[in-house]
Amino acid sequence: DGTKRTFRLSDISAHDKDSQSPWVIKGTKVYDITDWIAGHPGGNVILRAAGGSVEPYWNIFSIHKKQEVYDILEGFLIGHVDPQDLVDGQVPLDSIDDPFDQDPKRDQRLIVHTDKPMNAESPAPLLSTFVTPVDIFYVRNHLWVPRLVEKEHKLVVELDDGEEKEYTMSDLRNNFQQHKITATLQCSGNRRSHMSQGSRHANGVQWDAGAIGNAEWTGPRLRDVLADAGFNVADPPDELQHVQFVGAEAYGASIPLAKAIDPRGDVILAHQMNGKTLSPDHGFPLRVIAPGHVAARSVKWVHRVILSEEESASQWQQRDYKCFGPNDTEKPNWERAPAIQETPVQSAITCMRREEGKEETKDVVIEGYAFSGGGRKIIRVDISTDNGGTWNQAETDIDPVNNGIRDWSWKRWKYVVPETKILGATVVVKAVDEAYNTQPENHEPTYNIRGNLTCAWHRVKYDP
Ligand code: MTE
Ligand code: MO
Repeated sequence: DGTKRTFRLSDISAHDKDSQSPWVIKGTKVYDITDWIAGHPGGNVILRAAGGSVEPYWNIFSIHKKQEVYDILEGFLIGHVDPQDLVDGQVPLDSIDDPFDQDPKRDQRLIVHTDKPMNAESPAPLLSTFVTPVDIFYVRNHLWVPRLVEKEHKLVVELDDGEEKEYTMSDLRNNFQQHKITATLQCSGNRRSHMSQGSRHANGVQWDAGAIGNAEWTGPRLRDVLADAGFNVADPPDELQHVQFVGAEAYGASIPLAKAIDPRGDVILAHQMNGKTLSPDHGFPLRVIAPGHVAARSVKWVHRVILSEEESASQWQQRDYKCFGPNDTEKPNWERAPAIQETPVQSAITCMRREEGKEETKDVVIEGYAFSGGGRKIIRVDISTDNGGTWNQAETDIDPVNNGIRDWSWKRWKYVVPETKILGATVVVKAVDEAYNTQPENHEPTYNIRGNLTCAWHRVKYDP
């Protein structure tokens, strides 16, 4: 009986992700996962664990923590860890890889919510420029940062007939027209903590108003790459509705095909952010930018694009990034709710700055951003300094014109008011987009258990 065999940790570690026969440990059991890899969509996650324990990976990638997955794994059992290598009957912790050991260093100014995986937002007052500097741009990772080698990186395009076409980074840079798009990325959870301050808590990372940023992204259009791969972008088959993206660490998501092939959709495969090579946290060497859509669809470290009749099967498409009715908190019907794509109109206050000057005549400069999904232009930003009793308009034309066909960038706004008028007052902002959509007055009507798309009026008490 092969399952009575025992293996030393040093022998198991040779069966790593680069070996012909990768093994993993779960508990004290050893599994040969060579045949599993071939047919398993999450295969690359389990591969990352090869040569060691799978648990630290599955703890993060919790979708695998299911009995049915354990049952499959049991079919690959080949033995146990040698008792000589166990401490108190367990595989010692120091022999277990930390999946995050290769994560990059981050700027100290970022406000860190979790560090493994890294979830960190920009301090709102630093969001004071039209283009957000890379160092302070929010980081939202679900897993670790895959450290990729640009020269070896390939993008595989899988067509509807199953045929595949491969592109190197130099193909993508040199063989296609390069586009520069200025676009805002906003996390679906931006401002979730504001929703949680309402009558009920919303689950997830408790972001303030800094899980958003605006940057210049450079790369070829996805549409052009699909056309080059042999796909008829002018007349696609009706049943083909989605483009799926797979990230190198196993994250995945999809967007509607219509967005991907729209020459005015500006979906690009970006290799630069703010004129420089992408940084590891933001997707080096290649990421999708799907402007106007929730940032969860702009897949980082992208290495595979799949044309499909189906949406991505990932938990980030099927679960997580969906909204439900305020009442739907027990067993939301995940199948029925559509995945979030374009986002609603949003605005927030990022800074209230007291001008220099005489105490009695001092002005306060109130600043913030306003943004709407789908490329919808922000047409107005309304400010109240008496908690919504009376209103005025903020100045919005304070930035350069953006690159890109539609309004993919936020508008920053500014409003100056004498300090005497707002001492002890609550300042409120709401914005209106070109479809005359506006924001709800409070969080109750848009409350959802996952705290997605928080967008009620932003209220901040002036407290010098
Ligand atoms: N792509 C990969 N491969 N892995 C991820 O964890 N997170 C998504 C998206 N793309 C993610 C990803 C989410 S939810 C957001 S909000 C944005 O990336 C964050 O992009 P940023 O970290 O560059 O700000
Ligand atoms: Mo996100």
